[in-house]
Amino acid sequence: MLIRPLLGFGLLLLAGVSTAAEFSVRVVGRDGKPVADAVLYVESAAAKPVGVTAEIDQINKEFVPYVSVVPVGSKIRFPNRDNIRHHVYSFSDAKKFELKLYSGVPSEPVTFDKAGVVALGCNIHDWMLAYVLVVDTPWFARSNEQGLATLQLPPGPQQLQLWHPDLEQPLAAIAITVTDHAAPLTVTAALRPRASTEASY
Ligand SMILES: [Cu+2]
Repeated sequence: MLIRPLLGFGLLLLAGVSTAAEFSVRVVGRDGKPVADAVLYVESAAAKPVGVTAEIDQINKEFVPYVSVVPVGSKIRFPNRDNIRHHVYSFSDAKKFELKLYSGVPSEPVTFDKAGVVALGCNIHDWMLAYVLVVDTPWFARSNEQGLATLQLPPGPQQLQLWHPDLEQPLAAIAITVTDHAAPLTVTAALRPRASTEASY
């Protein structure tokens, strides 16, 4: 019976040895301006996703946030913060679902158990659009309004992937070397102009 806590302690020590390092990325468009909502991630056989619980709100007839990234096995709630009803759906292969006309918070979250891109829409408000990237790794980050994203990665060579819903074309993985003192990496992501999301009715 004594072996169990000892094993646990040993694993903790091991985890301490292979310390993750911070790796920062700055995503810019072709015009050099910061690109928000880019997802940066690294997949590896050693990287086991651990599901989280997240939320995507509906506020003023828009999804917030526009882009979410979650590991495989995550659950997402879709609270409706408006005082009208929404009807949230996805036809994407990675997750097909429908939350029929509702107000408030649906009682059950939606589970995302397959890696891939999930595009969300609302049956009532055609312009409502959002994306969930489901990744098969715990190593990911999303760029903020300054185009900055910071990942916690194991030191050494890795393949960095970048995804954004408005990319003109998919980007090849970028070979990086993670060290304790790597300078931020600047990546250019050419985006298509985004369609107007004007709420006209
Ligand atoms: Cu709606």
